[in-house]
Amino acid sequence: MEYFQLKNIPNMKYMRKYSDNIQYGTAGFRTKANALEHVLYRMGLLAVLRSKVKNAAIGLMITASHNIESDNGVKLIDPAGEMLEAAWERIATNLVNVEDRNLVSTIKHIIEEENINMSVDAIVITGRDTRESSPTLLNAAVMGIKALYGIVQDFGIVTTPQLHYLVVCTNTKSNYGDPTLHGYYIKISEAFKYVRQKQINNGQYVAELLLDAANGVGAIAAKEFQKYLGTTLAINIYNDGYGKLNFMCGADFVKVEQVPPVNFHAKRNFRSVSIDGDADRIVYFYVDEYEKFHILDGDKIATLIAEYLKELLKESHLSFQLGLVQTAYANGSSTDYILNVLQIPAVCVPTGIKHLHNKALEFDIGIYFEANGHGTVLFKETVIKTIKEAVTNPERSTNEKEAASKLLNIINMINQTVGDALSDMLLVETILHAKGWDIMEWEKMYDDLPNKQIKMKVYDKSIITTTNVGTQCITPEGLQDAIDEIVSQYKRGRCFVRPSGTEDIVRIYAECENLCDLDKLIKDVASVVYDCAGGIGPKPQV
Ligand code: G16
Repeated sequence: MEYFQLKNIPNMKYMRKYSDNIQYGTAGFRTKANALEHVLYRMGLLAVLRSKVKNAAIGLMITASHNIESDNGVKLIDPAGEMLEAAWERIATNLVNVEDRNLVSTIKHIIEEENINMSVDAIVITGRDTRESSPTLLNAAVMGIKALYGIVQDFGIVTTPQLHYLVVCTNTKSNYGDPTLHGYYIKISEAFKYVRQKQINNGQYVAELLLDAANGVGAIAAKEFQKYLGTTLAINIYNDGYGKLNFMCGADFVKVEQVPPVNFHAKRNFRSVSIDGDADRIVYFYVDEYEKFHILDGDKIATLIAEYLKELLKESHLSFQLGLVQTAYANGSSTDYILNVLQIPAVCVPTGIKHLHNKALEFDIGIYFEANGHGTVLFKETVIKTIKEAVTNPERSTNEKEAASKLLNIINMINQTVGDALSDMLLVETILHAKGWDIMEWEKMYDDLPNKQIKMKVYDKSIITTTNVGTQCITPEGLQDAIDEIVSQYKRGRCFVRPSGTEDIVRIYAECENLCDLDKLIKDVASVVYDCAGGIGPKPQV
């Protein structure tokens, strides 16, 4: 190895300032922005090594997505758009936590262990969300990349899914699309417009929606999309960047609190959409004439997509193995609907896009969605090839060819590289238009079991460890037995607690058959969690 390449690594500006260890969590490193400069510098170094190992471009996105404005974070994106490989998460955690004096030796160790050829060129594609702290953190990352002679391709302010798209386009030599933001907008919007002009809306669908953009980068992307979409869809944007990021708005707030966002003029029974701070999650909602709030979350989106794809496959006489991937947060009714009505296999994996994405790859067409609205659809290359052939096959009927061509455009409309709120939104709009449905008709697909999620602060969330896709507590001792005892008293009751991998809280989720039981169920469980795990603040009142 040519060690002269490591001489630039020590950098006084990016010394480790905090003694607390930080973990690569559900979606990368995430914490208070002011504790992250050295982390970003070191992730810049690591991104270069990863790029050399893979001999491909790597993505580095600076965002804390749905978290509060004062947090920030970083995710590394592997060459095919997927999240950083699990083995490298461990390497990353070790690298950001070593003492400054051990930084160079740790880098040397990684180079040797991973057998990295340091003469390979490294490209790191960077992007950031709209947080005030993001430019400073980007500088730190760029310094790290340059210290190891990596090439930086910076795209400035982008949504997380845009960065995933840019990485994949770069690594596929534009096969997936043009590696520019224009390429992103044009690919998705052209596919949307194509399908729209092939469909007739006979029903209640109106080509207009209200969008809560969480005061994040999604507002910029949605405005840009509007230019490309022209009059095919009117997007009325609220929380478009002038208010506080994710504060009482955005997909996470709307989903967890089950109320409309602030600064939002919800029209009665009108299709409304909420995305999160980096535009990788989406939920739909509406407020009815009795002021009741209704949410159509990731589960409702996934089932809508699955049903539509099934119909298109039937029309085109193509047969592929469809599968749907969820997490434990999926509403029990959605899983019943997938298995019994759609008759599609449903698989449950731990929280975190990396788990869902990897599982979905096992199906010909893998649909994955977390209930919080993070998801996409993956199509195997062989599937795409077969569909392409079907479009031009003279032996197929006009109807079959039209359905196949729609399918092909649906594939182009979907950002397969990761869950993408705006691409998902256009897909949902396409399906509702095809069915002629308003949001109430869509909601009727199945009835959600009443459900609730609460976030609880505890002294040390790491004392809660879990197994079985995050649904069973291993520690603290006795907690799971207490939860089981409570849940057993409720019809169709289900409840679990797990530490968040993105926020300094634990999440408690509950669902049961009767709405009137739900509050008691979740409060009873919250009370034992508070006692067993060291809750902070007022104890939940039972
Ligand atoms: C991230 C992950 C999601 C996960 C969410 C919450 O979303 O990408 O897969 O569901 O965090 O994770 P946790 O429950 O561990 O806090 P985002 O939108 O914040 O990047």
